[in-house]
Amino acid sequence: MRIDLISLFPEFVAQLASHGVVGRAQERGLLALHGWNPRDCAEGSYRRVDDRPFGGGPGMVMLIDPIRACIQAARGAGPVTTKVTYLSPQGRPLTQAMVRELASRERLLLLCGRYEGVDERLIAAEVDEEISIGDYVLSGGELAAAVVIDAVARLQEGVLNDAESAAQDSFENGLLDCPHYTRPVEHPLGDVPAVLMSGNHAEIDRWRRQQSLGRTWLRRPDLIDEASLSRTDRQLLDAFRIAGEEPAKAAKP
Ligand code: 9D3
Repeated sequence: MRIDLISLFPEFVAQLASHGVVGRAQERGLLALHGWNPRDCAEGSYRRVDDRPFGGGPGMVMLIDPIRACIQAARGAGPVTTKVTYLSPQGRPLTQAMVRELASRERLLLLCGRYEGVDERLIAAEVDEEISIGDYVLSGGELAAAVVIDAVARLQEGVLNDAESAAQDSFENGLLDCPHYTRPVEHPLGDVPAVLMSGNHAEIDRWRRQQSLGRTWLRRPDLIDEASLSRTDRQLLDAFRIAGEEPAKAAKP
């Protein structure tokens, strides 16, 4: 996959994408990231990329032409056509289903705004879709782009090893993950649940499924409503509710 990124801070995103799974995807040639800076496409000795908003008010608005020049340059630099994706607070909230669809494309062109955003005429003429990463305020689209890049990179064929396999992920099956433990078995903070030491893999799978169901029910009841639970799942969850067992606390969404 080729990702073109238009940003006033393309090195910032490139830096974030140079470590871990995404870095490995690039090293293996499964992902190529190309940055484009509107400042480099801006005219004049000042190389302006923003100006004051018509109608007044605080903040600045990104100019049409430097971004448009970047879009044309990026389009021309890649092998196939591409949609233009604008990371913006007004976008559709990102989900794993959207990530899967984005990951299936040959190319992405991600546009990051700074200040109050980009001139609406640029959005109307050039942007195909707008994506938000959630209902909180960032200072710009760069971290959102890094989130999209991370999420799509790990779905590229050959990026994850068996241990990291995406199939088992929370959100791929619509439930939260079960708790995990490692050595030592006994610790002042508590002991590892006995079932995990039993060697009985059917029992362990059942327990993990039950923990997944139980924590999803406790922490994300919205996901339980969406999930289509089997009869066995229902029984496991009922038993969890009756036991009143609550795993370690996490912040409620
Ligand atoms: C203080 C600025 N706000 C005026 C009421 C509006 C505003 C403009 C630009 C708020 C945030 C931003 C910058 N954010 C993004 O570019 C962004 C974003 C986000 O803030 N939250 C979630 N997803 C995204 S994707 C891009």
